[in-house]
Amino acid sequence: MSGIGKPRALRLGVAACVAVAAIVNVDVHVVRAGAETPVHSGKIDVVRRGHDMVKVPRGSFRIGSTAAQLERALDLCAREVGERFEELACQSQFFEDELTPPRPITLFGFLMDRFEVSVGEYRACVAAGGCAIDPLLVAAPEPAPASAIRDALADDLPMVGVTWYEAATYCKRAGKRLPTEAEWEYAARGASGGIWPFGSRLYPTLMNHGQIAPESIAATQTLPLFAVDERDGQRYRAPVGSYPHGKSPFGVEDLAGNVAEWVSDWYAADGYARAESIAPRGPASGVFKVLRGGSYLSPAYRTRSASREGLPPGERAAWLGFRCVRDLPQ
Ligand SMILES: [Ca+2]
Ligand SMILES: [Ca+2]
Repeated sequence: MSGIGKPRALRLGVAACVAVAAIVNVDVHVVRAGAETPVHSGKIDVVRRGHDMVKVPRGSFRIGSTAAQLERALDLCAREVGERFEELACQSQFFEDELTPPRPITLFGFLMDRFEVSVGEYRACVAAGGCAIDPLLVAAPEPAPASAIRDALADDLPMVGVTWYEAATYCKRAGKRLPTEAEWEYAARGASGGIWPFGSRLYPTLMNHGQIAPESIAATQTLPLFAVDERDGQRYRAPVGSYPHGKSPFGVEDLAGNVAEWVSDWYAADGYARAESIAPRGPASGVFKVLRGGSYLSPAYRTRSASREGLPPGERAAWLGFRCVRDLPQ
């Protein structure tokens, strides 16, 4: 049993089941905020904003990571994972599915939900008869003690525990669809291709992330495990829109962390090599659907906007949600 290692689809699933770890003081050795840029104080600004969408205009960008960005990702992985697990967890082959294809990708303009779909929004779809009630019944438990579960279905938290099919149905009922993998990444990085939505320098308090579990917990494991990290102000899910200063160049929020997000594509490790250069939609079939952005259980190197993960589309997880997009008239 491991928290990290191919297939990536296993990583987060395992992490979720072991992430009952208490808050611990593990130094993740990340780059700290510099004085020249405004830094989120760590205080969480909870604002309930409703259903708005953000325009992502037509444009071109380089999806994925360059060789230099992969090296940087490996370095960050090594710093966060630590000496004990670096050799096992931070192998370049685990990151090579991010390698940038030779040509830029062009996308048509679209609107994207500013926030992850919330519990309240999903509940309204169920009440209207458009969505399955199952996620509201089975999704509640966080990997958390009972005292933390009470508010698991609060309206302003991101909806979790949805299968890919249920997420796709919600979007369809809302007159929308799940974003493609390329759309999600473009919305997160913009044309300039930052490592995180807020740029290429890591500011750990601009997102709700996790960390590598402490040595004491991982001591009996052969690979590191993921745990929550409260130093960003949130132990588990944060209400959607709690990190406005971490928004993307287009103004989309919570694309790094909080809950990971289903996108429409099937996962293929070599998918970029075969991708169309205009509005790619991924492989025609597969075993795993792609998820993006990492969650409140993910160390920072897994919240990078180019990081790719996958799960079978029928899976549910307490750290996995979604958001929707709508095409703009061409
Ligand atoms: Ca956190
Ligand atoms: Ca997210």
